[in-house]
Amino acid sequence: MNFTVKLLIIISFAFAIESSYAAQPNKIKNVLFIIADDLKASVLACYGDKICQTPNLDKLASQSIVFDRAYCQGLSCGPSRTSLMHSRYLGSEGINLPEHLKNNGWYTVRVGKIYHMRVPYDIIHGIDGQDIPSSWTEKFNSKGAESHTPGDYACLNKNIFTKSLKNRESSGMKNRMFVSVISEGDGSDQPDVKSAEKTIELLNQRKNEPFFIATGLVRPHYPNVAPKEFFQNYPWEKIDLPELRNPTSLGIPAAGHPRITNSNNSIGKYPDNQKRMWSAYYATVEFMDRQIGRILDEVDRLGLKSNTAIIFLSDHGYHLGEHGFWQKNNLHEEVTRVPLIAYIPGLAPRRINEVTELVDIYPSLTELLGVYKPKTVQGKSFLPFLKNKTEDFRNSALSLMPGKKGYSIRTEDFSYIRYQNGAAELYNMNKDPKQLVNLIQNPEHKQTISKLDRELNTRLKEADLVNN
Ligand SMILES: [Ca+2]
Repeated sequence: MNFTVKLLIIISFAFAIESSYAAQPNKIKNVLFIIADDLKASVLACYGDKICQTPNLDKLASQSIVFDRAYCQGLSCGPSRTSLMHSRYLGSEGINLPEHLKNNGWYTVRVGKIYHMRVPYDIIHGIDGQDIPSSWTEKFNSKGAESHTPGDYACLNKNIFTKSLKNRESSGMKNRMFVSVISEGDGSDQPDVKSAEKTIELLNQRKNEPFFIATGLVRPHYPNVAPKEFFQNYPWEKIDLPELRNPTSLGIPAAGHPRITNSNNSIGKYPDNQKRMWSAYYATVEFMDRQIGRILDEVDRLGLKSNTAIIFLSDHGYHLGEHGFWQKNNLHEEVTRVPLIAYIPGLAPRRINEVTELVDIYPSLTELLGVYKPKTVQGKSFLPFLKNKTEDFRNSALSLMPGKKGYSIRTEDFSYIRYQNGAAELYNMNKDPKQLVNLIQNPEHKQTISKLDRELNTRLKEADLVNN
């Protein structure tokens, strides 16, 4: 072989490498995917909260792309996780992200809750829940006693406080979402601590091969269990409750009320216990953050920061008495807005104001890793946008109530919600971020409403959803 031929081979080989890695700053080969459960964006300091202490997520945020307006599509664990893992607005058509990566040579592993698991039932029994086993090379469950953890137990809507292990509200019981436990232990018995330890072990074992490590932490999902040191930072007496006004007087139609409210549940009778709910939620957020810190320290220690993308998100947010509402399955901002933090080696940290959807994670990661995007993927990669190309990103985020009972569209300025029965809500999110004034009847907003209504119809059509 003469020199020219050799050179041509080398050059064409170099071009092939270049094109297959074109989308990969620093040749990123690994993904550490961490998902929290029922974590609303607004309680994190990196999203503006002044009370909750999340130093590890704040540090990650300072090194990452932080999406200020990221929204979930499903409004509870099952639908949201199915949606984001398949990049489908509804349902599970096509191949999910980890299985797709596995088929393309990645080691994929689940630690804890990635697809739907019932918390606390599946955690107490250490079982898979509604896992999709074909997604993974390996999978690990992190068992925990949940409500049955020794310590100061409270069932806050029943105003019960006891150390007794008898008669605790647990799996399938109707007051389980109001349970907190100030654990007597050091936390090592808790599922998220076990998940962090397993993740650290896997990082060490798999550091030299392309990996997709998915770690699902179950806090701050109820029961809010954490060691005492985490509760000490949030004395309930000092908690200010959200502005409480009757949802009907705020103009929120009945279709927009969640299953549990201050008016239909005894939690409404105990304002001090509502404060304790906040205290317990904050404590478990900080406890969860501590586990993330342990995992991220190991990523640093192993020198994986140069070739590993780190994605942190939550499946959906949570109501803690805002509008008198509790829990999830609701189209208001506290539920639809989620944290989304993407550490991408080679991309400078910045904050993104444009709207993003959780379905966008899948195509962004396939692009980042240089793997083809399956045809069934409905989300849009945010990578071209992050690289400052002039391409459009998103004008709106779509969220879906179960059973097609309602949809919402979130733009940079407005939240528009439309229910199956014709009721609707409109909020100016820049002037009224807490959604206290429903503008739907305001004649000044007639044009905005018809524009958003058209946008919603377009989005539903694009997402192959029947327009109700
Ligand atoms: Ca959840």
